[in-house]
Amino acid sequence: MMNQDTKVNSLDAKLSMAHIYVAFIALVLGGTAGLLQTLVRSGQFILPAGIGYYQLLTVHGVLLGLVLTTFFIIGFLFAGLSKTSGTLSNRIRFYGWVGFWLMTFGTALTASAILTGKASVLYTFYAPLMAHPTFYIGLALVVVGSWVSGFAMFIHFAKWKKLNPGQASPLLSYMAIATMILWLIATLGVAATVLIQYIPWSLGLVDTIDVLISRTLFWYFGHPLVYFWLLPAYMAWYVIIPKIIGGKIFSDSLARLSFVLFLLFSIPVGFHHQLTEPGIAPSWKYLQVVLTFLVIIPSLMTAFSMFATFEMYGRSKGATGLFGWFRKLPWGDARFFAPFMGMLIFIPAGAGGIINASHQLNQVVHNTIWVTGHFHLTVATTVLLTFFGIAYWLIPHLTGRIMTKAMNKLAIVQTIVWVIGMTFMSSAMHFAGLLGAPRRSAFSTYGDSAQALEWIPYQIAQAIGGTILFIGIILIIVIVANLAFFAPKGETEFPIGEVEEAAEKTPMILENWKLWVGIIIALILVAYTVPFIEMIQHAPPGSKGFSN
Ligand code: HAS
Ligand code: CU
Repeated sequence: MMNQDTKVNSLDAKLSMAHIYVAFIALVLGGTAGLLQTLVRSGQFILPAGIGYYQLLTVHGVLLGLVLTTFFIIGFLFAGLSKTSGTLSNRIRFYGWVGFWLMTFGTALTASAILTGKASVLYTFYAPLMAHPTFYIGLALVVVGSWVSGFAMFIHFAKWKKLNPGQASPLLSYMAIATMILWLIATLGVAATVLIQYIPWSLGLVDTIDVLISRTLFWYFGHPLVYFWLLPAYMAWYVIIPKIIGGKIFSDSLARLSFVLFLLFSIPVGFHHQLTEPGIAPSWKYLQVVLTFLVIIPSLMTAFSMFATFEMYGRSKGATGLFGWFRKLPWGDARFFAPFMGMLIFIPAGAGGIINASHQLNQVVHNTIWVTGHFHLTVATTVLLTFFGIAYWLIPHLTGRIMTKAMNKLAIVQTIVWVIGMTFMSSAMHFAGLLGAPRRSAFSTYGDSAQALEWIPYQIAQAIGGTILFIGIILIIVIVANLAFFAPKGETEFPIGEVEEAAEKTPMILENWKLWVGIIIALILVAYTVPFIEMIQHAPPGSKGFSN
């Protein structure tokens, strides 16, 4: 079984670190683009050297939303699997490298299309905006690379199962596999639209594209994408944080059940991104809204579980009163503090999501910068601060170094800077959105209309927040570079929590992947089959492409 003290094998560590380097390079470049965007939108700044606003916005979304996340997650999952279900075999590690290079090459191809100004189509690349074919081919390679890595992980996990028949798998490995299953099923949608629709169309092999179908396939992927970002953060919350604070995992079964629920309900909900889209019957939108509300449940379970872990730990340290435990938490430890601030921000962030999902309310916020505010709280704060919290122990563990007290202090400052910057930027986005300020658009006073002039103070607040966040990016890069290259040599723990002793034994049905995948497929068919048939039957003439 798992040995608490084993280090991740050094060859596995290299594979994992390669992913993490790319992730942080993407963070610097994407973050710089973000700073410039907020400056443009304040109305006080004009981009130099012929750089386009939408070109910049594409760099930002693709590098941060797609590259940073996917690379960091795959690097983290490989390390987690190697730690909890044994060193990777040479063959698995080889597949891991094949996946890494495919993804890296794909990223370079996509980036070259964007940087040469031939793909200013944003990270959602909505048709009929048309990019250069290399943009789509690069993205397809990123997806294929991630599949190779995903299958490598499945084979590694299957080997563990074979060697340990009838045993519940290590929790962290279980969660890694659930996350990759989610990713695999979700990416089928984006692979389909890119391979069948976008690539032939951008190559000029066909003249037109069916916009509604392309968007529907995109959001079939685009929603579970956000849970692909969230689940690794939840892995850290459930498994790593209890160990860091010196407490216990509240319940192994509850943690696994929440991951199963994410698998079931996170895919058949893409319509909540298309609630204002014509061509989909309201009854099908309604069904997917109901399913969206079901996928809120595992997050509420997670919130409950985290509170329970914190409270149990605090009381074991003699805390009394309703909130006495709060003071016992290790506030000075950045490995705890950064993810904790992520959790705290997830309370308003999740509430915003529930507003978005509420069919009628969506009409107020859709396509406004409110939505941008929503996802800067969820992915750019909750998820990212948790990833930073992971980096604070994972990088030194993998590079054989330790985090010094000074770096820990800097990481606490980094967290505070990030939360302040994001509070400014994201609150301003939410408010401006309620006043109708559009998302995905450069600065304009719309002919000095009274309404557009109302947005300007909020846009200046966004630029102030963006500037503070950029300081946060500089700080995290200093910390990461230190942990990777300059920190003193030494042993750093890979923290893995243990389950509270009184907890029930894990029911083996939670390991029954065939059952869960079967139910997912059934749910997807229920949610999508009829709408797809209707889209095809009632398809309007296809659209020609627009490019700049
Ligand atoms: Fe979302 C749009 C609905 C969660 C990301 N979302 C987006 C987009 C992104 C995104 C990127 O229904 C824009 C896509 C685009 O470019 O167009 N979202 C939801 C709902 C949830 C949700 C219902 N979103 C996320 C997460 C994301 C993310 C997570 C990234 C990681 N979202 C929508 C909808 C839209 C949308 C619509 C489309 C809008 C439109 O019109 O375009 C839910 O999953 C949220 C559930 C979460 C909770 C919070 C639980 C709280 C926890 C913390 C506990 C705290 C503790 C610490 C323990 C209910 C777990 C506290 C301790 C103390 C002491 C206080
Ligand atoms: Cu969604």
